Amino acid sequence: MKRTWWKESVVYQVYWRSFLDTNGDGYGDLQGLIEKLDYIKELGVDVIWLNPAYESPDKDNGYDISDYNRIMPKAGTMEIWETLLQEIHNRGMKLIMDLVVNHTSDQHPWFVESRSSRDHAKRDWYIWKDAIDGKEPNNWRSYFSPSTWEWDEQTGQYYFHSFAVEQPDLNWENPEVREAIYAMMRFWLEKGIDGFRLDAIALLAKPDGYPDADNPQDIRYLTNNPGLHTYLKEMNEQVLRHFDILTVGEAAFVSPEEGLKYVGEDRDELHTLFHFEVADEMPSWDMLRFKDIQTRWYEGLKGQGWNSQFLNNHDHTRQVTRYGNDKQYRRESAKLLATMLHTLPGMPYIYQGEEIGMTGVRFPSIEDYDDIAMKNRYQEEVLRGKDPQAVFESLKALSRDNSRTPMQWDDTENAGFTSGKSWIKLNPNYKDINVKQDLEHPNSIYRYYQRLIALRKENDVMVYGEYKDLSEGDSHLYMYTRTLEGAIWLIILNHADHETSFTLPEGFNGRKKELMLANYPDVTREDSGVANFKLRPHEALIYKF
Ligand code: TEU
Ligand code: CA
Repeated sequence: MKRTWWKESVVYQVYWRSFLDTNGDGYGDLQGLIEKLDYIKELGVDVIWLNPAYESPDKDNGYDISDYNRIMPKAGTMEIWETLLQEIHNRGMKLIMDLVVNHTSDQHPWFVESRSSRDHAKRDWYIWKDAIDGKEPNNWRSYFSPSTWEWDEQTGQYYFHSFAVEQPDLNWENPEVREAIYAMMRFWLEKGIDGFRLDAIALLAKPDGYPDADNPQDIRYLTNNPGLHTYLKEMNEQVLRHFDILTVGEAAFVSPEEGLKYVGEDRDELHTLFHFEVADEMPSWDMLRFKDIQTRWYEGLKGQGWNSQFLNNHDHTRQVTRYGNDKQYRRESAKLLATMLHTLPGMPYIYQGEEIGMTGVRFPSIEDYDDIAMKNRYQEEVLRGKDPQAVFESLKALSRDNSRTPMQWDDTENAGFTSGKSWIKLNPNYKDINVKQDLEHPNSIYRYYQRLIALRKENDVMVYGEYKDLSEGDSHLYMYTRTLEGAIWLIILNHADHETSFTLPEGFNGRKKELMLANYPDVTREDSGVANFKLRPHEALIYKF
């Protein structure tokens, strides 16, 4: 496939409000990110993905934008943002901005005008419908509340929202809306940014005729509707193709066949996407399922489109907690997951704190949580008569706040994140898990990420190599090759709390091999010609043949 800078990139996601607070108000800020750019650069990162920092009432932590052209005061000012971009570029890195175009805040002037009267010129910028028999227009459920419809007393109609009540969906059928969005996108691109992470992009087109769903709880019906790709093609033509950028679409509930429509190189829509067959749909580690997902996506996009690899982000609990073992084998497990993500086909993403093996949290009270998805669900279940404590317990493990606790920089108060009162509690384990400690130890998780990323920079096979799973059917061992122009790499992972023995695959026996990376520091296995190995718990090895 054609080589491009973005295919070769490693992306680091910054959830700025939890990164570093420089003015003591308890929120991380853009100045804090500026101060830590060297830290990110030293990891070997190429691209920074910045979570939304636009003006917002912050009901959904910036995903409810009330002014696309301004920076939210908590984050900083446009001037600081300009400095941030400059400083990122000075270090040879790039910046992609998280952008929400499916919906706005209900405080956005567009919506304030739209809801002001039925015949306002902007009425049709959002989706308004009459009640049917005095009730909602249909039975759809939204991501964050029991219905996608909210009654507006003043004008006597319902408006549509895929997420929270405070996040009304824009009406993409209206060309004026699309024009306004494209103009706003150009505003940022002309400032020199290097691309977008497009939030909830699979939701732009709504189902024709808004029919009742057979099973309203399964909200897949909100995604991948006809017309979506016409919008993406237009967005590409009007805006994206005129800039040398990276675009990654957030697309829940897509199969590889559908995914290819977003990222197919001959289709001129987006470059790559996040599918959620793992993060949304695989609750805990399931090796057989994971291998199947990898193979299907590899085959589905092969030679035609580019994938993205991640196991966590600001919406999903920490990968070492959810998909690894954050207790007995935290270091080994964090390194194994990293080895896997960085050697599978597609661009790897690192979510802040992952590089030191940060873990999920279990706070004692619902009051300790902030996540609107979790809090709305809690309220809904409790109102329905369920036992509050039981509901709370059931929501903890997957709360989005698991990954939103502040970065753990050191073992001083508040982990060096803030001198004030943090907007969300810290994970109490910061005395044991923090950046300072990882920087001091040659075998830390951070140092391992550095080596892994450096390896990628020196070896195209990690980026462009063909993928083949040689361990189909094995529920602990994952062994696959990446092959490019005569270079053969064999990746061997024991995703288990116990030892596993394995045999080198047919044809690899007795051949000269070189160890490229191992997550147990004592490994020095040179070519011994032996076909049988024992792998320790969560052991990861990369060999070159
Ligand atoms: O998430 C959209 C999304 O599709 C969710 O299903 C996500 O997978 C889910 O929250 C997991 O629990 C995006 C943002 O990433 C999220 O932070 C926002 O709240 C949401 O859009 C609305 O803008
Ligand atoms: Ca601050």
